[in-house]
Amino acid sequence: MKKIDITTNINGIRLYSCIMNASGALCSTEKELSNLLKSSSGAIVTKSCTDKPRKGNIKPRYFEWDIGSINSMGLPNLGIDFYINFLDGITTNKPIFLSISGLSLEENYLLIQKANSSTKINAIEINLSCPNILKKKEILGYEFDTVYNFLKNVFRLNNKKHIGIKLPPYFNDNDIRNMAFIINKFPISFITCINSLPNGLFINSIKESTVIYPNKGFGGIGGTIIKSFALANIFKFSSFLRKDISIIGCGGISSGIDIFDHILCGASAVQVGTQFIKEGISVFDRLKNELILFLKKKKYYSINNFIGNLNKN
Ligand code: RRO
Repeated sequence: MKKIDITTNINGIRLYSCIMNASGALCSTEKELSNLLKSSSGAIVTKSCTDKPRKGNIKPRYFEWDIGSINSMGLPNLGIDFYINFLDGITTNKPIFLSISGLSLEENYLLIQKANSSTKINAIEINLSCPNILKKKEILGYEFDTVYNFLKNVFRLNNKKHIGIKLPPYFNDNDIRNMAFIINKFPISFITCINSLPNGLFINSIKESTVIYPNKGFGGIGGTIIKSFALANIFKFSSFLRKDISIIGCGGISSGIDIFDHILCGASAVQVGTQFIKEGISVFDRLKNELILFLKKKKYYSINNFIGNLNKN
């Protein structure tokens, strides 16, 4: 019996498994990151960080139900110096993705420069899509001109790391074409799509109230219910992006078949958020086993056999 190969390659970064955590899911503290190090995940992504530590929004700020989750965490994190110190002190063969989410463009340049000085970080995932700290501002990924000017400045820096961007979901063809047109102008290594769907609301019918407290109960939606939007974004971006730019799929993964579907639409690797929070660290073993079992049934021996091969009817 041939061994099934679920290793992958994100623009030259080798992962022993195509399954990793999503930024934000149990990856903020030393304990959580140490657990991820010991797990079977193919890479580690850190919680999006700012220059200074942040406590985030008031609790309750996360809630999950059978098919989804809602959050308004408000970017709680221990500050970039903690993440760099922690990462520079570990020994691992897993690639490390540092997620950054500065509160201003200037803060992002500073965070990128700090990340460049680390010895262990392989890639920087710039979060252009946090839905929860806006205060009348638009999500950065929806401001096309700002993204273009931002990326121009980012690639003027002396970057030593792979640079990727995490995008919000887009809901029409033109937005994806326009964003892909911008991305294609830069030496970006990967995009991660999608972040949570902004401005969702989940309510408790018995208590007649919202389930989270910040932002009047509104927050980013994740989990099974967003899978179709993730697949649509991955599939469309893969047709418009330069072929050397890898796509990391994120959104609605809770089974091996969900992973298969993301890859079929064009993802080279996937991130697991809501289901990881629900199930804990063993999710990576379960998903890996389910993916391998499904690939056996399909007679695929490597994910390279079917990346982006969705039939267009
Ligand atoms: O911390 C958050 O509120 C948060 C972030 Br930075 C993000 O990128 N996506 C999300 O759903 N929540």
